[in-house]
Amino acid sequence: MSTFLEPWQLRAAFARSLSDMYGTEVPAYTTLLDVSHEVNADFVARHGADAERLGSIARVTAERHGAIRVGTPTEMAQVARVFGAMGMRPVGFYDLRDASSSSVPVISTAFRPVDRDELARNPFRVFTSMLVTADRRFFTADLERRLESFLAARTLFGPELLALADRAEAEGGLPEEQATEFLRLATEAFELSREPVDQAWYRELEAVSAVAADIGGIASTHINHLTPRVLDIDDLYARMEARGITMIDAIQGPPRWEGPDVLLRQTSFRALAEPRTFRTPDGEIVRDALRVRFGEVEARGIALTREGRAAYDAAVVEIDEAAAAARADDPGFTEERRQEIARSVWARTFPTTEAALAEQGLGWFTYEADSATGTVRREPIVYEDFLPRSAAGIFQSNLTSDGAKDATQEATDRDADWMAGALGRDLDDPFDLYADQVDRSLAAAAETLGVDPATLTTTTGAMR
Ligand code: OOG
Ligand code: NI
Repeated sequence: MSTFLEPWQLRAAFARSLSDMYGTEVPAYTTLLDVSHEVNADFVARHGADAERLGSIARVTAERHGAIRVGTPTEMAQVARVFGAMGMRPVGFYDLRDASSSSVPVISTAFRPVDRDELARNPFRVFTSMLVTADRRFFTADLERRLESFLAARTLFGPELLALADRAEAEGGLPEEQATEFLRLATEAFELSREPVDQAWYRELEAVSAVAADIGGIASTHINHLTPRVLDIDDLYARMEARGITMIDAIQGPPRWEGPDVLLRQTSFRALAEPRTFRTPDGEIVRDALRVRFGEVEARGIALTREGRAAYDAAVVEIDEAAAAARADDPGFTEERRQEIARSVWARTFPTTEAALAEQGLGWFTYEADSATGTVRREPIVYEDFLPRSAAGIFQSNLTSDGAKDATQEATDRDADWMAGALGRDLDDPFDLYADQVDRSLAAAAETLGVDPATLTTTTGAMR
């Protein structure tokens, strides 16, 4: 009897297959995985059962996020079909055009599983960006036209792959033979192309934006990075540097501090330049190198409510302003000093315990009933999404040049509704998904205990 693979099995198998492929393409990624495993094993040894408070070690060990970049709404809708086959839905809207000071002309969403048990099975997510070719701050009308015609002429995802994806989504999975073919084609779609790159075209786009050249300067797409999750990112940072791998200056996101970890902390290193061939305007094929891919690693914390997120956003602005003032006064200003400032702002913004995060309505928690004792336990919900500012920082810290942006031009409006239209699918709001998880947990706990769900959040005395 042959097996049938459900969407989560396709997702888990795809994450593994992509990881194997990327490891052969970018050897430093393999080093990163080794170090991540060491960090996680040591963390579990130090902290015991508490180490798994934000996800089982099995989940965290397999956990990855990828990043890909495409050019058009048509390509975006195709990506949605490929990931739809794996039970991954578009969640959240990110506008990186203004979030970064250099030229990053993209808007993004993240494809990921949304249900709690699906996340527990395998939380693989892919940050997916698309060019905004109509944005005049980056592209003139003439360049937009040529870019659009270049993009319209290429095929990122072949008809066989898309047909298998549609079948998997419609039938809730694929028989083994088709699943194997689907996984092969899907992995291949994200391999780095060896085709010669049109040198003049690539360089013209690169002058505007290195990201635009990476997306629209070549006829295929590729996985830009694949990010493992660690339980202690400060430890990972130190161990990578000790191995002689130069990391970017900072860990993006919340500072290291003694209170509960929230949201997402990320850091990265630049991968080596990769050999690529170019076709010169004379038709000659030359070897050169491109440095567009990198290694990234992350640590995930507790998801914040809208109130918690507003507090986070305000703290980020406050830290920036205080750091800018301190830098102006002190030519020897260091990253350590910035971290100190960040920690002191943090201590004024967030409480030092999970209980207080819950009571102040800043973090999301589920409620699990224990029918034997009649008590309810509060468990943190892990943040499953991204941060626009960190994403912009990650894009930016790895660019070879700032590119050019004409700030006198009008921005093109893009929002979550526009993205949903491009995808031809609903776009979930992350906050709604977290709120939904809380409501379901309350309903289940109330049922187990035979009480009214409304009484549960107020009976904090019964919670740990
Ligand atoms: C995506 C950058 C964003 C993250 O982890 O925030 C990202 C890209 O470089 O394409 O992956
Ligand atoms: Ni990333």
